[in-house]
Amino acid sequence: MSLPEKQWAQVVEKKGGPPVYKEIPVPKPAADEILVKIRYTGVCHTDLHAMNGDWPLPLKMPLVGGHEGAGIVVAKGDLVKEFEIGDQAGIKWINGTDLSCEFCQQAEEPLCPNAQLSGYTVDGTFQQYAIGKAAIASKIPEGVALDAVAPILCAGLTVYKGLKESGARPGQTVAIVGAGGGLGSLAQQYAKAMGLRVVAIDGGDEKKAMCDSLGAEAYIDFFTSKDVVADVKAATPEGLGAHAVLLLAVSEKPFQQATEYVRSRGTIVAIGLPQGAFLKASVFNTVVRMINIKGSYVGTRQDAVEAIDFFARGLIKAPYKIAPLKDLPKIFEMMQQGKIAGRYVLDVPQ
Ligand code: 8ID
Ligand code: ZN
Repeated sequence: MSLPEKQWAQVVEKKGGPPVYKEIPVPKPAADEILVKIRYTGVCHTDLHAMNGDWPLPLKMPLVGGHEGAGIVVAKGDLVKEFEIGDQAGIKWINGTDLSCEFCQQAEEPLCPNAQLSGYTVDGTFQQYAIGKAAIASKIPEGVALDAVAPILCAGLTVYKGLKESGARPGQTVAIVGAGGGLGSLAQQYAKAMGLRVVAIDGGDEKKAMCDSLGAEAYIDFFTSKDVVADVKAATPEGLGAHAVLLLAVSEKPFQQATEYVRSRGTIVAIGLPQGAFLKASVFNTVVRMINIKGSYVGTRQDAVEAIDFFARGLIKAPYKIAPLKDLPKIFEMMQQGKIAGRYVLDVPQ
């Protein structure tokens, strides 16, 4: 197959953006890499953090963002055995790792100190052709729709992992903070598929309608609630609080509130990454109520296999909207204002 020399991409040329839609060269895969012709790519709030340089991590510049890329393998290096040309493949946030450090040896590759991050330290999927290490890229089974599966590659994977990390068991209640966003909408679906009950927390009527349709048992509106803590507790069995809390919001306050409505013996999982934020908890309450507070970061290759499998079996149906790749700046603006219910998926020109 002959590949073009040039392609369309959204390129962030300076910290703070905006992304510029322009032509750039098509990259060539190294011996252990695949080149994926991207069909659809989701827009994660992480891409906005990346453009703004919010985090204490060195950032590639100029940068092609994006890390929920689903497409077709069109070229591969000589060492690649995992994929054939024509296979459906997904490029995730973790683009490649050294596969030899202690964490990789223990199948905890997101913790690899030499990990390459799609759309942060290497160019990501807001372009027609993107590169991934074959050992880390995800297989997407034949017949799985590439638009709907794109958000599973980061949002779905991350919340599935977070729910597993919470230790919540079927029948127990999980409070999802930021339930109306990209991660939150998928978290509700994975929670339901795993037999959990959902209390959704977010703001506004559009997100309420979405959470109701996804099967949340209660919706607490943080714009209008006079006492979020009391309202969350009231929505849980016997008013004793949520067995688990998934913190997905891009705001510090809920990270400081969650210990007040988590159930005794419950687990708080921090996943959202608000800039410069800190967790704060009463030591007394943490001790005498035996509260567990932990972080969760994307997921391993095997977590991705499982998250995609839930999706492929038809258990995960979260709403998403499709927009052309050239509309990325508009989507970032809406995201900044908290105006997106669910996820946006970009349609990449073919
Ligand atoms: O591996 C990880 N830990 C990981 C993976 C992927 C994404 C972490 N993230 C991070 C992103 O970088 C981002 O910081 O998770 C966060 C959420 O990503 P997202 O779901 O893609 O963002 P979104 O679609 O904008 O949704 C955020 C929601 O939070 C709500 C907003 O209304 C929005 O619906 N929210 C906010 I901001 N403040 C809230 C509050 N006080 C709140 N919801 C409830 N209470
Ligand atoms: Zn992401």
